[in-house]
Amino acid sequence: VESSIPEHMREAWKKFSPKGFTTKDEFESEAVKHIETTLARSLFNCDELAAYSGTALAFRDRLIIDWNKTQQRQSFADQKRLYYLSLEFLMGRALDNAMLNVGLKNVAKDGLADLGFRIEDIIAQEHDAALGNGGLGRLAACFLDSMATLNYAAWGYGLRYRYGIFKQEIQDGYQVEIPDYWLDFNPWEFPRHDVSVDVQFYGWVNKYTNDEGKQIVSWQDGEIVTATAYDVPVPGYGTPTVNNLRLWSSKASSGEFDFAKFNSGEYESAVADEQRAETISAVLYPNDNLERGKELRLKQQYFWCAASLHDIVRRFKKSKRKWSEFSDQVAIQLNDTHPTLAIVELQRILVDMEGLGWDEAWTIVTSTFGYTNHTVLPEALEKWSVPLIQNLLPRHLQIIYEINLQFLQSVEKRFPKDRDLLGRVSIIEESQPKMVRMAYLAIIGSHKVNGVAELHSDLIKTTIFKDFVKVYGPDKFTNVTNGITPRRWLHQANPRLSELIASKIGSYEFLKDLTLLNKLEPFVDDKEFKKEWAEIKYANKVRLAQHIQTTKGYSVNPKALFDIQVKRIHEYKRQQLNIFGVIHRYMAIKSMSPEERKKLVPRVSVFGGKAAPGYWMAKTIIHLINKVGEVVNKDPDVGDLLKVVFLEDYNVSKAEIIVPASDISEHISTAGTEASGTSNMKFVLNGGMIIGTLDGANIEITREIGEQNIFLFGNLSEDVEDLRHHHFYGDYKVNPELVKVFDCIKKGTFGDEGAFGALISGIVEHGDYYLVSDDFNSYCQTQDLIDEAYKDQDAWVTKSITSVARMGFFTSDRCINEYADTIWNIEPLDVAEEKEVRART
Ligand code: HBZ
Repeated sequence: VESSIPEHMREAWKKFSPKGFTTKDEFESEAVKHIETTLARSLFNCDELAAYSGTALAFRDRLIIDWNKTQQRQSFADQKRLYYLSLEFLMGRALDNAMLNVGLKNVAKDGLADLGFRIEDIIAQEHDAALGNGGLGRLAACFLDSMATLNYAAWGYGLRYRYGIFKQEIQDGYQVEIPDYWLDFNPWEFPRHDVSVDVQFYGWVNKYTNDEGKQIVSWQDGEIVTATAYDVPVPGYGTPTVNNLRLWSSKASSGEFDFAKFNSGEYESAVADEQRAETISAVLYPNDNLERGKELRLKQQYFWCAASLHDIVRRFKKSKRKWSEFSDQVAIQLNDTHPTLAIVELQRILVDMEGLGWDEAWTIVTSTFGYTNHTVLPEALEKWSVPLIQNLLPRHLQIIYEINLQFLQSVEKRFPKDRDLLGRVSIIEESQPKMVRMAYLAIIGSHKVNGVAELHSDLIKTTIFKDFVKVYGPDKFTNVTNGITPRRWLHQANPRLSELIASKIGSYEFLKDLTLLNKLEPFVDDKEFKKEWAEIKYANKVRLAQHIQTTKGYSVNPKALFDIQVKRIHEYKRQQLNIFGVIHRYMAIKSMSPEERKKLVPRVSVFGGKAAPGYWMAKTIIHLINKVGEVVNKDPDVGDLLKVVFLEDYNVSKAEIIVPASDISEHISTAGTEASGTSNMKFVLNGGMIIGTLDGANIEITREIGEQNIFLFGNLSEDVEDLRHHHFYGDYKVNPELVKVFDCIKKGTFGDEGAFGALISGIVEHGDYYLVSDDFNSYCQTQDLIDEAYKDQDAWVTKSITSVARMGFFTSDRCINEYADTIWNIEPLDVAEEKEVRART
């Protein structure tokens, strides 16, 4: 490459290239240098935010040295790379994670103490990187951590939203959304103004035959928006690998056309163009499991897919290989259907720009992509209207039609008598207007399709994608059960537990091989160990109680049973079932004598989670939870026996405080609706029990930890359809205990009874789609069992330890290795040599 330093001058370069700090003094020197020079502050003017900034910049320097080396190593090795395309990366905070991953947290702790700061206060200064909604976005972040830790050459590609998921406030019991502007100071990104891609929108398609008689297709005019790369280093744990997350930011193109506009006096309209361009990457859509077909969302999707694909192709072309080798060098994973246009874009690049034949190109495309489905909910399956795509991406629509035509012809050949089948599997839905079914396009354009837990992967094969199993056979569809990174969700969030585990099994190796946790089982009867285990849980509950005290202004008793449900608010996740159960409990307490009350197990019911701003029913559920809290928490009959807490603005950094503090957490979706769930894994890994339905990964968690260690209830997925049918056509009656709860609400016990009318009538009059009434008895009975079980603390701790010991399967490392072996066909890079060099210096 012509930009590299000539061989004979490299000595000087090597002599001065930075090595990165390793000692406390070196850390302090780096941090102070950054505070005084980069930030222009002094020791008379250094608050916690400045100390955070200096510390973050010092660690950033360290990461980027390893980042550079990793990228060189990976280019040199010239192996196949994986690209993970996700519209969401819910990264949370970076500093604590970086310190732990490079193994220098203690160095920083001592250094910061020297400089007059407590490390926890410094870590807490950081704004979460909240570029995601929930499970899907956090999964992408856990995957990046695992891919780096396992030394895979893997990049993430996403959008650099100016506004992440909104901040949630509760005012008068209602959710209020505040914009999350997070980029004021972000030391974790490197703008790459030299890495940009021009992305085209609108315009028209010109087809003609050139002088040599070749068909030429060109997409002309329209508008150009420039994508600029921002790179975020992703450090692996205990390894020199630092991978890259590349986020694209949109800017008006600086092409001649636009300069002309500025110069010719159209200043205002040129500025307006510029703002319109910047709007593309301005804001994360705050819906989870809902698609609303907005044009700006489609623009985001194409902008990001096009920029990423051109970047990937550019890198491939540098290798001077033949196109037929593309999928030996490149694997691309689609995180849900959001990046499906990448399939169409690669076909367009190969056919229109590189001149390959259609079939040759299509073979390359389909052997490159894999598609992960995250939901069976019909309202979440993406469809885009044909007229919308026609206008925004005219050439892509033609390609989609051509893909569909070829696919349908092949289906017709194999199933000549099945005309209905053609309509059912067509990418185009024959509605008014016609719609493009993105999941079908993703299936047809990929070589593998996977669900995210066993039940879910079975369900997609037997329901929404049934016809594609018929067409392709079952082998195209597979399961990769989700996982979580134990680095963030155990070591970082629960350092004391991590340390205790390490002391028992002899090292921190379990953080890299989570199956080693099984070495804990022999200690389940070790009295001293159990005591420490219980003390750590208690300390974590005290920490959460302090958080509740400072944020909500009231105290909860850390000796009470902490019952926690934190996740996005959604009817299918059934926070309403939980709060109805709480009301049921409240009514029971009210009707008891003081003696009876003495026998009860005190409970703190904690809720947290955001509702999509336009999801009115979810907002009503939040409102009810808050109103119940207002009444219950100040009722003198109740006292410590029941407290109801709604924690505002649930996010990754709050999860790190909440997850280690549960006795019980709730994963109670209607069976068959939650694809996997991942917080269920986090809670169990931190020694909490769970109450759950036979849904998503709860089923596999049960298989691993044992039925005696989980509280299961409710109807099975296979019975849900019949029950729903029965609600409409049978003699459907609402559960009488639930009716009493509704009467209590309707009496105005929790204020304005009208406010909750729709929540109740959805169940009583409109068919109870999520089976709240059907599962209510079983839910309440199981909660009673939990109270009983909690009274025997010794047995409880045994369950807790046993469960943790059996959670090895749920690491995202296992999950990434499965993707690598069965879908991506990639191998980790050997970093032994690098590790050795480092150990010597
Ligand atoms: O993906 C979640 C599933 O609900 C959960 O069961 C699973 O564990 C997790 C990881 O596989 N899905 C989401 O979080 N989905 C979204 O957040 C979403 C966001 C934007 C959309 C659609 C879905 O347009």
